[in-house]
Amino acid sequence: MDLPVSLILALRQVERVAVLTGAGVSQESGLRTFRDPQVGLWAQYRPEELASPEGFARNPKLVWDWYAWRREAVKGARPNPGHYALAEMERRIAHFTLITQNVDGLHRMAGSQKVLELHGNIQRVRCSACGHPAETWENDLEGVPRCERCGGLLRPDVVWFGEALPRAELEAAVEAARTCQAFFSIGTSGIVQPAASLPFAARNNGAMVVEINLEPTPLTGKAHFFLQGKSGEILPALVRAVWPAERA
Ligand code: BV8
Ligand code: ZN
Repeated sequence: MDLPVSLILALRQVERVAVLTGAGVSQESGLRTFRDPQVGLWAQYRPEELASPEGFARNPKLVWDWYAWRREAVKGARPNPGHYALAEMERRIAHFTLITQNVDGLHRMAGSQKVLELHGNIQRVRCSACGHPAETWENDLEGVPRCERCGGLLRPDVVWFGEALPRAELEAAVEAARTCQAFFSIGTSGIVQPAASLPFAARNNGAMVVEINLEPTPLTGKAHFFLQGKSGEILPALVRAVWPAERA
């Protein structure tokens, strides 16, 4: 795709960049996004019903199984060129903060160092009662494993709807949005708060806002650049254009 020259030139000058990613960045790694029609058993449930304390209290086995199924899918997934391009951008830009809503851990696997996981990480499991982290677990009779320390039900270490985001990560993300010169919103429908407010905070601080997404979102009208398409294709092309391989 032909990238705007003004964007390419601007990115060679900036020193402080923040990026917010969503499920769309992992779509080309084979992981379903939230707005894809979920497969099979999950078709009849809205993610908000499964990713909430109420949903877990109502049917712990259903919720535990949904996350076990997603954990297996994540185990089989590998970063795609979009993840690697973001890791390359971090190496090229003096102050680079990657804020992700994704719980799949693929950014770190691709080599990104400074990653703020606003919504936790599906590979981590903890006790829903005492918070004790669990490395391994046995499925007990009704199929939801229990904490070795207090017997409470184990749960994925992710942030559910209605739950507070981790304070340190959220504060660092807000700080990055407030101080960056350029903010990228990539592969997210921009619906879930408070993550969805970050690009607007950046816009208010005078940052250049770039959206990379398959479809328009509530942010598109406010973005300085909207690059419509697949992040796994656009990001590598952008990195190549901004930092052409050093002449041999
Ligand atoms: C909180 C972890 C308070 C779990 C997730 C009414 C109005 C406003 C807000 C609210 C409201 N009612 C409730 C709220 C608050 C609520 C909220 O925002 N609800 C929404 C539904 C309106 N937020 C919360 O509850 C948050 N907590 O507010 O707490 C509080 C404060 C103090 C003390 C106590 C409580 C917690 C929200 C976190 C929820 N957890 N994930 C899990 O993964 O199971 S959310 C989950 O869905 C993701 O993490 C992500 O954040 C979110 C949306 O997903 P996206 O990443 O955007 O993915 P999506 O599928 O939507 O879009 C993908 C996009 O990519 C699409 O646009 C697509 O076109 C594009 N795409 C696809 N393929 C590609 C692509 N783009 C490029 N390339 C491709 N290849
Ligand atoms: Zn416990």
